[in-house]
Order: sequence, then C-alpha cells, then structure tokens
Amino acid sequence: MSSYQFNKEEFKQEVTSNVKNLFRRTIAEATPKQVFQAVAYAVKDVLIDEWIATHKEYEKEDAKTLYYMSMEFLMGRALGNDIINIKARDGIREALDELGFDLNVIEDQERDYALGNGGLGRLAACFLDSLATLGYPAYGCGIRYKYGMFKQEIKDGYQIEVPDDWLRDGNPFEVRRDEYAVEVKFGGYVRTECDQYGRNHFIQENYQSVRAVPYDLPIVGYGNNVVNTLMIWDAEPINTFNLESFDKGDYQTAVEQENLAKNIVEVLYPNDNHYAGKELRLKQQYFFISASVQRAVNKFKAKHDDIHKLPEKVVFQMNDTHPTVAVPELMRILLDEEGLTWEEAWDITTKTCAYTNHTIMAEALEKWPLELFSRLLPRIYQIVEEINRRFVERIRQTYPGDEEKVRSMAIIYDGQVKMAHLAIAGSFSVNGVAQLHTEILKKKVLKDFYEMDPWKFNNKTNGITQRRFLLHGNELLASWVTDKIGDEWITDLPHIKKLALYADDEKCQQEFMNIKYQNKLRLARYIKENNGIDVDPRSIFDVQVKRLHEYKRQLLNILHVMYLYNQLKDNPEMDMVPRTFIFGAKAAAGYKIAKLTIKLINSVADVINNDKSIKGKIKVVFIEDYRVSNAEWIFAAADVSEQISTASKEASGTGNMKFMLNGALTLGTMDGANVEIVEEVGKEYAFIFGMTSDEVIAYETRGGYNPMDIFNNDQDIRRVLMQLINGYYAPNNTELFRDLYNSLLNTLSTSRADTYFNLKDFRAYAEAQKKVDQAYRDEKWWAKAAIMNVACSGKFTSDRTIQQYVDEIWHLDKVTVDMDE
Ligand code: 26M
Repeated sequence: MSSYQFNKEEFKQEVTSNVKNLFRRTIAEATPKQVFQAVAYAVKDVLIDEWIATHKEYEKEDAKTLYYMSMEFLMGRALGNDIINIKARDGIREALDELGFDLNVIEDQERDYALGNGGLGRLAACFLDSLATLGYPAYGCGIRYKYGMFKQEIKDGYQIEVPDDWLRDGNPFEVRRDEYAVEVKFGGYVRTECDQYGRNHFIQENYQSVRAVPYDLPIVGYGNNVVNTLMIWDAEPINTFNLESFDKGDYQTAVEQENLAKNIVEVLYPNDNHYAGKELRLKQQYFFISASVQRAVNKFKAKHDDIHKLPEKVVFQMNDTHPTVAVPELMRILLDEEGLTWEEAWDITTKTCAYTNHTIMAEALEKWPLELFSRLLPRIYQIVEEINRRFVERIRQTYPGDEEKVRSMAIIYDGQVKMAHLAIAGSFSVNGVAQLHTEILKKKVLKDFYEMDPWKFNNKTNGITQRRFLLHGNELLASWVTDKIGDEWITDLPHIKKLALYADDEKCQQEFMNIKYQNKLRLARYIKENNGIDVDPRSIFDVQVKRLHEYKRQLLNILHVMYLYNQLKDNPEMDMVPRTFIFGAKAAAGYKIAKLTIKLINSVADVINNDKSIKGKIKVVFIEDYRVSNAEWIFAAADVSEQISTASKEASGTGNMKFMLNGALTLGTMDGANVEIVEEVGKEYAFIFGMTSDEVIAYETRGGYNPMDIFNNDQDIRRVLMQLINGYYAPNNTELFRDLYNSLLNTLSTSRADTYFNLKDFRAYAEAQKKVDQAYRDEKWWAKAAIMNVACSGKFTSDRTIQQYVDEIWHLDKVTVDMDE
C-alpha cells in the first residue's frame, strides 16, 4: 500500500498561495489565524483525493456500511489529528518553521468542534477515528448545530455560559453536499386512502417541512489512505414565501416553516444524563434521523433493487435512545414508500437497527408525552402505536396473565412513548458499555427485556483512541514509548504491554517521571495564563475532569479538600506531599446544585490558594472551559485520576482510560470501566475505595441510609459540613452553600438525603487519599506504577471496541485503499 508522500516545498507554496487568495496578504503579513486557515485548506487538498478514492472503493466493493447515528459528536480539533493520521506532522512542522510559524501556535487557532456534551459524544468521535483506521465503511450521522456546547467562563466563581459560535470563521474542512438534500416533514395530519386492491395508503397532509442539507467532514484513518465521512445535517426552509403560499393566504405557514428551519439546528442541548422533554429536541431527533435514513435507503436503492436485502448492506447503530425514531422512520419508508407488508418491514427494520445504552440514571430516560409526539410526528406515531400493539401482544403470549410485565415493558404507557423500550423492541442488538454496566442492565434496569430476549443483549466495553490521546496529546511520552518498543502501539495498542519490561528499570523510571514533569510544566503554564494561579509542578497533580453531575461526586472531592485544609490549619507542620487539586467541569445550564458545586470549588480555591500559612501544600484549580483540546494536555500532566462516582452509576467512563494511557494512577470506586482497569493493571497499582455497586443497590432497595448518623458521629465530617453554612468559604453570605448542605443531610421532597452516598464513602475516600500521599513519596514505586498503567492500557483502545462491534454486531468487511491505482 502506498501512502501519501509529503512534499515540503509544494506545501509551503500552497500555504503561501492560500494566504494570498483567501486574505490578500503575503505570508509574512498573515496572522496565525489566517495561517491556520491556509494550512487547513492545504491539508484538505491532500485529504480530498484519499476521500474520493475511499468512497470509490466502497462503491466498487459494494461494502456493507455502518451508519453511526448520534445527536452528538464531540470531535475537538481536526488539524493536528488529521496531519498525524496522514503522517505529515513532522513535515508540516518543518514547513511552517521555515515560513516563520510554530505548528503548536497554528493548531491552537482552531476552534473545538464541540458538537457534544461529554462521554457519549466523545465516544462517537473516538469510534469514527477507529473505524477509519481499521478501514471499515462507516458514516457518522448527526446535526450541524449552529452553536455547539457552550463556552464556559468563570466570573466571580460562577459559571457563565457563552454561545459557541464555532462556524463564525467558516470551517475549511467541510463540504456542503446540496445534491443530497432531502425533505423532512413535521405535523399536519394523516389521511388514509384505500386503493382499488383494498390496501390502505397513508398520506400526511397540511404538514410543515424543512430541507435537510448534509455537510461532509473528513474522518482520516491512520496511515492507510482511508477517509470516512461525518455527515452532519443543516436545515433550510423549503419554498419560503413562494407565490403559491401567498395566493392561498398561507403567509403564516411560510413564516412558520422558515422559523422551524432556523430553530431546528440552532443549538445543542447542553444536558448530560438528563432528559428535559423539550419539543424542539424531538424535532432535532426526527430531523436528522429522517434525513439520514432516507439517505441510507436512497444510497442502497441506487445499487440494489431488492429492498429486502437492506440488512445485508446497511446497519444503523443508535447512540443511546436519542436516535430511536430511526426504528419507526425506517418502518414508514418501507411501508409507505416501498409498499411492503408490516411483517416484511418489521423483519428488515429489526435486522438493521441496533441500540447502545449509556446510562442507568432514571432521570436520563427519554419518555415523550403522547400529545407532543403525535402532534409533531403523526404518521410516526401511528407506526409506534402498531409496534406497541404487537409488542404487548407478544408480552401477553409469553407471560399469560402477567399484566405487571405489560406495565413495565410496554412502549406506550402512562401517556408516554418510552424510547428505550422502542429501541429494544426494534433492535437486534442491545449493548451496555462496560461489563458491570451490562450486568446491571441485564439483572436490574432491563431485566424483563433480557429475560424475554436474552440473545439481544451484549457488552461492548468502551475505548478511546490512542492517536488523539497519546500520539497527539502527549508527544513526549508517545516518542518515549516508540523509542522503547517501536510504533506498533499506534495501531495495535496491546503492544504497549512491552513497556512492562521497563517498569523496574531506574533509568526508564527517571525518564518517565521527567516526561511527566515536562507535561506538568506545560499545564502549569496553561493554568497561569488562564487562571492566574501559580502551581508547583513538583506537587501531585490530582485531577477530576468530567461533566459536573451529583453522581460523579465532585462534591466528595472538594469536601475532602476542605477536610485536608482543616487538618493543615490545625497542624501547619503536617507532613504531606504538596498537592494540586485540579477540577474541570461544565454544569448543565439549569442544574442548580451542579452550578453551586462549581461555585464552592472556586470559593474553596480562593481561600486556600491565598492562605500563606499552609505554605502552598494545597492548591485548588478550577480550569475554565474544560473541552477536548485542553483535555489532551490535562491527561498528559496528571498523576492521579479521580474516578469516584457512586458505584453502579457511571456506565463506563472514558476519561479514566485516557488518564491510564497517560500514566496516571486511578483513585476510584469499583464502578463502570474502573473495574476492568483494575483487572488489567492490578489492584496494587490503583487506589480503590468505597461501597461496591451491590452495596449501593442494596441500600437503594432499602430506601437509602441516614447521613445524620455520620454527621453526629464523625467530628471531622461535621466540621466540614458546618463550614458550608457558617460562611467559612462565603463570608458575605452564610446561606450561599445551604442547598449543598441540605442535599447531604436533609431529606428533600424530591430525593433521599445524600442520594449519592458522599458521606457514607467519605472516610474510605480520605484513607485512599492518604495512601496516595504515602505512595508518592516512594518515587521509584510511583514511576513503576505509572509505567504499569501505561503498559496495561491496551484493552482500552477504541480499535478493540470497534473490532468487537464489527465481529459481533455489524459484520462489516475491511476495505483497503491504494492511491497508486
Ligand atoms: C437527553 C435529553 C435531552 C438532552 C440531552 C440528553 C442527553 C445528552 C447526553 C442525555 C445523555 C447524554 O449523554 C450521556 C452520557 O454521556 N453517558 C456517558 O456515556 C459514556 C460513553 O458510553 C460513558 O462512558 C459514561 O459513563 C456515561 O455517563
């Protein structure tokens, strides 16, 4: 296989000429931002041939194609990743050097593509990287939000949400594909017509529609000439203000259609693990799903005349329940447009759709009110009714007389459409995202479904791409690893196991710790520039970065910081390794307790960072606007990875894997993929604490526990909690943190006191933290443990995850692309 040969002089010329054409400037006059644009277009020029060649090959092979349907793709930046994957990074760095620019500065000009909230969206992005690298035919299907995840500013310790106008300067990598635009219909009513053969036809009338236009983004495989496509849909008005409308006096409809189109793709909902039931959200879901399913069916039909063979060539993976209307939408197309019988259509649909569950949190379950669902999607609603009718019939046949089963399993119940139930009924595969999570689904959350169709259920433990999170994010460590064991790990991460041979070697340990130190310096500079805080790169970098959610227990972390600080105040000579507690987290805009937790972290930081008496032994840093691009540097610099969710609540976690790959030690509960991380690296090289998922579930069944007992018996905890309401961290407003205090101690009308067992796990957590402190003093041990973490991270590549999806669910064939042909 020949791959792209980088030509430095040509590249410099192209960049220079791009600057001229785009900005009417010479390269010497260009700003870094302009150079970024010019470089991006030059890179696209290289990609485009591979992109075309890849799709020619897919056509030629008539390859089965995956459509990964997701409301979110948290891509981060493209340039740095793409030039690594075409293996031109060193060349481009040199070329830019010679033009007088620093590649790092140029990369830093690019906006993050923040079309996602957190784990689920970033997983989709890692999957696309692995699919292209492994050479599998795949599309990502999503929405081209005008505004992605908000930018977070911290003002006076509070989170402020600022719109993310990511397309303001245009996106050099995207390609608008007007020729593939399709129509998507909303509202109106369904008229039934009986034809001469006695068959019913369903005609949607008086609807509003929008024109869905796909934009393609290249997804570059690593060194294999494969370029796949992320297809994100924009909405445009159809026939706005056409004469017909005016004639009919339908001015109102025309205006409404224009507004519908404008609103639909306006903004990503910034909720993570929380369902809000907003009408516009359902519109977004149907919009991109209808467009994607139509496109997939059209593409299939262009080559095949027997629609029954669709499942041989097409598979839809639904990323959580958000894309579940794909099930009834495919049914609609097969019934109404292809004229199939219900049985035929259902057979095809349930061989084409597969569903991934990402959460057991009850508040994240999507349940649409029937009134809303039927008004917005009248034909889809009819189809869901019939799916439900037949499904309930099947439940009754399987469990005669057991109406409880109907109640718990029906797709339509309590005046709602339950999307998870629809997704399971309409899919041939239902998977969880880590072993523990899948077991909880089978034994608890989806027990009834598992018992009826056990064959559908399977596990696919999540993974991450080492190309972005080591090769790009941590160049120093990546080169070191390659020096020691060769570069196979880049496309075959389990090879990294060979590093274990060096874990006991003192020279290697020193090299490793020095690299970690360099990365800590880099992060310290970033913190100084962005937060104005001086941190000691010799201190332990103890990091918790992830969305802010009560179950993730950032509160436990900061309560422990408050406790440590109390100890230091009592005994300023206390012997402890200096520690920098680093937080990064966005809170959903309407999530009060989460936002208050951010304020608390910042208030604690203010007090502690300015207290000279503790001699800098503790620093607390809240990194503003945590996102993919700064995450890459944060993982590289971490010593300790905080993965402290209430056991059973974190489906998998993927940050935990990124830390491990970068040689941080996990301080965590036995939750999600932490369990498997510990299985790989061994308990001795991690700090595990707290209740197990079985214990948590047992308490929950009993209705919780009484945190007051702990409050009354543990004076250290009591003192920390009192500091929430005595103004210790808020001198001007003693009531500021009252709600946090109440969430821990008072039975609120909405939930149990301390729903997430913060106080119950506090002592165990504090002890684990103490062990961290002790362990870090033994530098050799720590280096060895860190190297062992890197060495044992092989399982957690998304390449492995994708291969399992391919082998057990998708059944795709690998394609090779040769650029010589
Ligand atoms: C729902 C309704 C309305 C608006 C937004 C949502 C919504 C958005 C994102 C609900 C859930 C969302 O994401 C859930 C998520 O990110 N789950 C995480 O998935 C990761 C990948 O599998 C896991 O590693 C995490 O454990 C899990 O929390």
